[in-house]
Amino acid sequence: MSYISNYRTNALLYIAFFIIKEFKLKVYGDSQSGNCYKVQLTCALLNIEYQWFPINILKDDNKKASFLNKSNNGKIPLLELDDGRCLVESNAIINYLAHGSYLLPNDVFALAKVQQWQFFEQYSHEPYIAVARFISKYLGLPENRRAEYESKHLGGYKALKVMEQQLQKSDYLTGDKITTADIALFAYTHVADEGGFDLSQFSAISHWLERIKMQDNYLPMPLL
Ligand SMILES: N[C@@H](CCC(=O)N[C@@H](CS)C(=O)NCC(=O)O)C(=O)O
Repeated sequence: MSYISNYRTNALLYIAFFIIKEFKLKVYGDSQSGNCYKVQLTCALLNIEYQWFPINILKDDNKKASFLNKSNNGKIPLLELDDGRCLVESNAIINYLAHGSYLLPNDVFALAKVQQWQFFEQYSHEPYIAVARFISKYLGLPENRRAEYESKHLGGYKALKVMEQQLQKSDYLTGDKITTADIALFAYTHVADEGGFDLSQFSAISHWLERIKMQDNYLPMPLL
């Protein structure tokens, strides 16, 4: 009898431990969104466990009070720590998760280089490539957004040329090691074809994409 109750106690403790461990980090997002996938890929490469909360922006999940209470900007991804503190902005999240790991340098200049590429991603890449992909993949390229979709190609190709030139000189964006700069730019570049971009003319980018896919623990973006 006491053997059974000890067994039960141990089993309950194990389950409680497992639940506490599982709930340490919460990520709210949509795994088809490149910004959210950056977080999933960083966690996969670094073996970080988290609980995933799907947010459907087409159904306005991000505009519900329960979500806006965590971040009043209403955007995904959102990381919630076990003490309730929240962090938004994909590149801030991946740098936070990668702190102290091989994905983020300590050296001040090397760290600034990572951030340089991440700011580039947010201002010169994502607003073109991610938006063209959103209009095409999420909205099904409606006629009333076709002109906007096409207008995104000039800026998107300009960003790809900037990346191509760097990747002709180094294996990764900041040098010979993968960093969160590569994760930030990989997310939407590897699915740029879904926004109508032809990557076949960018051989250095194509080799870099393959290099990232070969990383230990690489996690592909889930197919719809
Ligand atoms: N700069 C933000 C952009 C976040 C963002 O725009 N997320 C989109 C999904 S990829 C979103 O939440 N859209 C819903 C909306 O704007 O209402 C980041 O890098 O996290």
